[in-house]
Amino acid sequence: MRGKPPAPADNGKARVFQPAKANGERSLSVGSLARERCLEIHRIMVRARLMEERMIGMSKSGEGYFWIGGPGEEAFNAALGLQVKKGCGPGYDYLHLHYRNSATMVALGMPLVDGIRQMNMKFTDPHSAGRNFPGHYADKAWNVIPVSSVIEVQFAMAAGTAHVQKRHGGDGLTIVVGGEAGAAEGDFASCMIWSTRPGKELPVLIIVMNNGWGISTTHCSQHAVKHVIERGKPFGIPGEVVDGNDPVASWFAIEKAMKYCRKERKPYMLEAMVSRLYGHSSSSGAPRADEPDCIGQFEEKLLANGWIDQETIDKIHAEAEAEVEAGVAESGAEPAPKPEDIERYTYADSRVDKIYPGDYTGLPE
Ligand SMILES: Cc1ncc(C[n+]2csc(CCOP(=O)(O)OP(=O)(O)O)c2C)c(N)n1
Repeated sequence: MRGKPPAPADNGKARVFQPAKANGERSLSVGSLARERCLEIHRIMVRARLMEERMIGMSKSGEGYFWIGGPGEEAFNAALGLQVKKGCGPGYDYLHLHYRNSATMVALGMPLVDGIRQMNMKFTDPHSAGRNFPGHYADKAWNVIPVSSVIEVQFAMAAGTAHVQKRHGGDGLTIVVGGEAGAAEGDFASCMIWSTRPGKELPVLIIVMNNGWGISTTHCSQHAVKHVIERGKPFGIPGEVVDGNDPVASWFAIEKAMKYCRKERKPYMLEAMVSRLYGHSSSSGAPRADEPDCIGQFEEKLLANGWIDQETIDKIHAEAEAEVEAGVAESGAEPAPKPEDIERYTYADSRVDKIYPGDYTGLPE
């Protein structure tokens, strides 16, 4: 049976992969996740990684310019995207993401070619019509609020969508994601203040992706606390630190956090300890860092558990690579934005095509 992993010996229920960590962070031993789900997460992680690695190549080859993105955050981000209540409007989850969330978007269903289009600065890029940096996603149909290059502002905006959701009713929640350096600024405090007003608490899942670095600034030089979730304690915000390189531990931590926010309509904080595998961005050369790689680690565990074989892993990587290359070829042949499009999408009703009549045939409305 070429490419087919051996049948699980335990009806798809995960076995214990490794012992719990001494420091109390969640690890794979805390629960079990079905084999099919693990394989789904693995495929998403690989597809997102290969897209990003090709984008780094594009930043060096001249097919694109600036790169910033999410290699090292795929485990947590894939587990997050698969658990989002996806849809449009306050009955569904709102996502205030940061620029390292590509695996979340891939888990939601974003085709890889769309990430590549943004890197390639093509007008067909559905997130910014070729005008924004890569990883700066925006999708109205999935409640993905435009990603900001200005760090931390998403924490202040999150209170707004959560407020609407609280008034609307239902179980939709607001998910806000940022780095630990962004969490050392004022909008993070605003988020905690606004989401914990007595009687007006807000259903916000506050996620801090802690890779230890804010460009070249260390975590310990910015935070007086060991873990950012400790800052939530005076506000009464429950929280958990999770090994964000571990997709299974991340899955259960996210599941628990979401359940709390959906039911209690109050905030919860998650801090995911992750790697930053290619440095800050192309501006720092995007060299490969010597940090734990969530994909390699997960593959070792899947192999050890007999849930996949090496041949299948190689096939998944090859398929993802082919998908990425097809995306690069497709987007490479597509049109760039025109100067006269500059105001398009800037305002809700900028009517740029009336101001600058042109041929927009085949381009997004
Ligand atoms: C308000 C603001 N200040 C400074 C910057 C410059 N800047 C861009 S990314 C970054 C570091 C962010 O670190 P962190 O929040 O930990 O996220 P990471 O990039 O490590 O994922 C900084 C300081 C910015 N974009 N916005």
